[in-house]
Amino acid sequence: MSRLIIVSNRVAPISEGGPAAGGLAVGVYDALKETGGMWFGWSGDVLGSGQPEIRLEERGPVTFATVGLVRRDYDQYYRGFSNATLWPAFHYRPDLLQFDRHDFEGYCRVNTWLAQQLVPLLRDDDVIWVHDYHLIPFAQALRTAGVKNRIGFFLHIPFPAPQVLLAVPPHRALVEALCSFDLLGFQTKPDLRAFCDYIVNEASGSVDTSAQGPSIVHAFGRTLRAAAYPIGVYPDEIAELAKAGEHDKPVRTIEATLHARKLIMSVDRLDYSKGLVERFRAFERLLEHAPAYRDKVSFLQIAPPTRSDLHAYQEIRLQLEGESGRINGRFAELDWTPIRYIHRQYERPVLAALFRTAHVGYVTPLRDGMNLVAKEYVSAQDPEDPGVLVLSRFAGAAHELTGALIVNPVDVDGMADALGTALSMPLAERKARYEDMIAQLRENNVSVWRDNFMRDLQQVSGDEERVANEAATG
Ligand code: ADQ
Repeated sequence: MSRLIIVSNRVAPISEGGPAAGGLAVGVYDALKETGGMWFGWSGDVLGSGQPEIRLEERGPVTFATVGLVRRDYDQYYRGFSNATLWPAFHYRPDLLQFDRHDFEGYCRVNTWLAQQLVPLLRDDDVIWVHDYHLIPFAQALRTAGVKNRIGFFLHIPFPAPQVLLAVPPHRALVEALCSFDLLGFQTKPDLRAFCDYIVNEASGSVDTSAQGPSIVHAFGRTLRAAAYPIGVYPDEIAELAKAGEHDKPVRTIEATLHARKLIMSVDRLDYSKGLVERFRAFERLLEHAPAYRDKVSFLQIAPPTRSDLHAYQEIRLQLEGESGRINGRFAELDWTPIRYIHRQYERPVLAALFRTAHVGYVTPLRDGMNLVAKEYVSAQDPEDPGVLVLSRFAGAAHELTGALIVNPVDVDGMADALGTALSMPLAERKARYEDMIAQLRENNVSVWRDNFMRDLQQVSGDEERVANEAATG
């Protein structure tokens, strides 16, 4: 079996069975342990001076290979082009997009440099799987360095419609770079369609969807495959964690302070793509229009700040602090705080147990590649008394979790109505919706996601087109 090489911007800090590891990290790590291999990427360190050196750490059959970044590279590659240009554009926020040509040069330079660090560690039959928007030019850089291995790419965030992507000045260079991979994976079919739309209408390429399996894309003198692989979770493990934590302190604390009130719960990274302001206002609208819920329900929002060195993230933080203060000021009583807004990170078992306590999972991003929180919330429910998921139609998860109450995340009144429906839903309907969703989560768990992608990437090997591609790239 070929060795697997995972490349991602950050290498997940895995401690076996550890509480901090998310579904993705665990799912990918399982594959690495099976085939043996390496996880390569940025260590998270930013160096003030000196030349970063690669650090190798063996854990059983898996090698972790990490490198630091110098300050200028961090600013241009990570903070600049990845998070101030690509992130907003790919989340349909061209109004927040900042573009600096030097940042794009830095982004390409760091991709080339990272690829050069990896090349000496590669063997001929390694299969390489690259993750996410930070590393779009990575295969192109490897090809330039003479690497002929199979290379796949999975995009964790949405792929925008061409009219939005065109707002990113080097859009063509980015799509051309994507075509250096052998297999492209997207979260949903609409993401795949947006990519194919660009290929056909902006890059004079073609897409063949006639065969079973991935679409065949011809563009920029190359042939590659592309398909949707919705990422999953391990629902049964989450359910076990949730059940095990049912009587632990965090759950007892929240239950004691709720005094039998119902709980609406959200967990997100603090990001403008998550629709937090509209979500707060919809909760306010519920209290305004349905006074019977006042003092009968609390909303817990857990949102640890991320990317705090970017202006747009400082803005959203300030705005939310203002909104939660205003809404609490308007409705709070001596013994009831309507919104509990918490900035800290929690361990996975604690989150799972809290999800199980919550009557409503309130997940309303403006755009989201998938949104694992929606899947984790459903997984954590008690099958005999499940809560209700209120879910944005613009989360990738909405394509699978059709048993949720699907909402438009800018429609404050519509979301307030959905919260009311969720809070008063009879047990039989809650159970039917839960059973529909948990069956889907079991059928497409994170192993299935990974195995489907790996199967299609392995199959690329014998293709005639691939041989032609190699000849074309010399
Ligand atoms: P994210 O934007 O980070 O991921 P999401 O899918 O919700 O969004 O994953 C967040 C993960 O972090 C979840 O596992 C969640 O439990 C955990 N988490 C969030 N807040 C936490 C807290 N306070 N404490 C502890 N854990 C917390 C990107 C894309 C998504 C896509 C994923 C995976 O933006 O659309 O679903 O990758 O592909």
